[in-house]
Amino acid sequence: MKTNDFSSSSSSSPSDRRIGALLRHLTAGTDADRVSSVFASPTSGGAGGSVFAHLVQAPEDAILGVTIAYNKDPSPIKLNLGVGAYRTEEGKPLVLNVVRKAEQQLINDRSRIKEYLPIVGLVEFNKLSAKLILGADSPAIRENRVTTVECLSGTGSLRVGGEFLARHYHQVDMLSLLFFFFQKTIYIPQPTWGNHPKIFTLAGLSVKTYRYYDPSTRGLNFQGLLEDLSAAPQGSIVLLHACAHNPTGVDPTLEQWEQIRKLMRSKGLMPFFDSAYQGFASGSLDTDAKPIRMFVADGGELLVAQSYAKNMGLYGERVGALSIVCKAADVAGRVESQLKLVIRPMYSNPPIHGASIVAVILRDRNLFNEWTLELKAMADRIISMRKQLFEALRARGTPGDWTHIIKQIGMFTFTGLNPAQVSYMTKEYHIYMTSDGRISMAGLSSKTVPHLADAIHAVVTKAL
Ligand code: PLA
Repeated sequence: MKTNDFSSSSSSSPSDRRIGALLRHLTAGTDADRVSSVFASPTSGGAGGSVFAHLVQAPEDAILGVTIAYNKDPSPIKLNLGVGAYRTEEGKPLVLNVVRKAEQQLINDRSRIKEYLPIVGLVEFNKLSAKLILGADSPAIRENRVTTVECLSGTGSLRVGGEFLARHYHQVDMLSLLFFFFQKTIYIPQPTWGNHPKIFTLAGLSVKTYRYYDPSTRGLNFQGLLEDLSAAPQGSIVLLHACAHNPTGVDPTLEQWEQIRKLMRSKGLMPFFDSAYQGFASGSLDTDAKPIRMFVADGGELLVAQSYAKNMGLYGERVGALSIVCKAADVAGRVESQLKLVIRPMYSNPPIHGASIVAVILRDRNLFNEWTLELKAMADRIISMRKQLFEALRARGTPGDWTHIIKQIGMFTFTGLNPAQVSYMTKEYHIYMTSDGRISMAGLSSKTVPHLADAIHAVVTKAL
């Protein structure tokens, strides 16, 4: 088989001819055919070795890989508490009624088309998303100081925001002025969602951590957090979980948020909020957005990545938004123009369907109200799972203090179980969870609580 014949064909394109000339130059005085076969063999058919043969098998993702292992387990009692995905009392995924209604509306509307969206996505969705997270009466929205772009769920919003910051954010301390081309630093909590460090490193930021969780109290290490943020260089970026911190389920109180805000503003630290669970922590969309609104109220700048995966159950539709609150409307306009330059070479423009569902629900008062009720029901079911698990452990006399199960909020309980205990529970009880001991409370039901409680009781009474 002859491939890569760039050498002489009169019908070849200018670029083929350039490559041909290069090849002739490289192979001058050698057997051109032999050399071209060396170039050709790896990608041609036949017995040649693969150019990818050196690759090692990559490990599965620490969270999504749990589902892969779960799917392979034939046991009828298996239980997946790995990924944060809501399940009903029957253990089934849930499509919200209000989402079904919105989809029906979209299907009935024959005027709808499938053209590309603009680079920034569905403009109505963007406006409504900013209102949802910042509040309908937000001064920043009123003053046109917010730019919002539709992105691929929370992950995509974080990634676009990260790349934007890597390109355009200037830390204002003297050191960074001197080393202008040095990477900007983002501080993420320790621990945090496992994808955060990867997203921001690949976006071009340097990633450091600040203390957040105290394993001895299973609560917030507030002192450590304040010390680390005080020691961060002026102007650093700080990633904050807006509510329902993942994986710990531990959030600062509003008083503590106020202290964090004051400290960050006094040091010119740039807040980047990750809001993946609005409405899931307390059951109220407004309550869960309070920390963000506190930072907006002081007139300063910030970024916020929103996800509709959990609160609207739109996981696979990949719907989210990145908002950047600026100090002035003209700045926000220029920020948006630069965001478009980040997005265009990444995926050109975002998908239309999920954002349309969200827009239908957010624009209609009745659908919106219906959504808040369904959201509250999901949050309440998770809270009731916390109580049931806590009671089940108490009833078994399981050693240890398990009050953190009812104190923590959001989708997850950070149990304190170690990797050996987790792997024992998976092996012996077919219960799947991440190795850091995080369990998705949303994956539990009244029927499966006793099984989980049995497993926890067994591992903590065994010396593992
Ligand atoms: N930010 C945080 C804090 C998250 O926990 C998640 C999802 C996201 C962003 C991204 O969500 P999205 O891109 O789907 O909108 N975390 C999940 C799923 C629920 C995952 O790991 O992808 C989790 O199980 O931790």
